[in-house]
Amino acid sequence: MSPKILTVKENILASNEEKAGLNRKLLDRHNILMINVLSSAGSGKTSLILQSISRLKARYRIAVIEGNVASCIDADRISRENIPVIRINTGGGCHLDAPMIKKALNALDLDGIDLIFIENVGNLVCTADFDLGAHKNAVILSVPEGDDKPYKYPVMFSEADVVLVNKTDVLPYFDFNLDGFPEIIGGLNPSAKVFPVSAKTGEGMDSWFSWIEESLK
Ligand SMILES: Nc1nc2c(ncn2[C@@H]2O[C@H](COP(=O)(O)OP(=O)(O)O)[C@@H](O)[C@H]2O)c(=O)[nH]1
Ligand SMILES: [Mg+2]
Repeated sequence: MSPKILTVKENILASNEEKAGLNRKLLDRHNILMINVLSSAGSGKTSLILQSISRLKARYRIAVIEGNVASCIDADRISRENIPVIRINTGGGCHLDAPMIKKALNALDLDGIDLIFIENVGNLVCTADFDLGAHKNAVILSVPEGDDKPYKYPVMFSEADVVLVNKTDVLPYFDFNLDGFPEIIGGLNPSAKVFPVSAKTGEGMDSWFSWIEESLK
């Protein structure tokens, strides 16, 4: 009904896109790979990032940008790994945007970093609209959430480079159809990789680590 609202949204997204492009150029100058980790709340973003740090930190210099609506719980968990962590509390905002990431990048010593993980705000809707300047989007869907979520949140899954099906250790208790899942993703986004993993037991995580190392090249 109101064309104004659409125009404002388009303007916001266009301005964000431009700043995201500048973030990516800045990272490229410093030879840094940045991965945006997205999912709804509780799917396992922090767990996956922690596992990735412990596997990769001996070989790569890693930093994390931690986005949350509130609290420092996740940032504190990551800080225990003795790597640089920048915390962004959105104060109610449901997503991160490119200017927030620029501020975080300004606070990091970019010459001393190879790989940055962004933990986005837990949300499968508006986080997908905001390019942050990351090179890759890793979307997590956990088994208890159900295998129909790509149909309900298609934008998120169509923007993904990788879809991680997390919590495979609890598959026996849910009717998540893991065998049929790659076909659902393939229908939306044929180039996305699908990795079934358990951040708890470590099952399947080697494919994810190899994909990160391949992307770092
Ligand atoms: N069973 C099981 N629980 C998991 C797994 N990964 C994460 N969790 C649990 O799920 C909850 C949310 O995980 P967290 O990493 O904080 O999710 P986030 O909100 O997306 O950052 C925590 O209680 C984790 O211990 C998994 O692979 N299997
Ligand atoms: Mg978290």
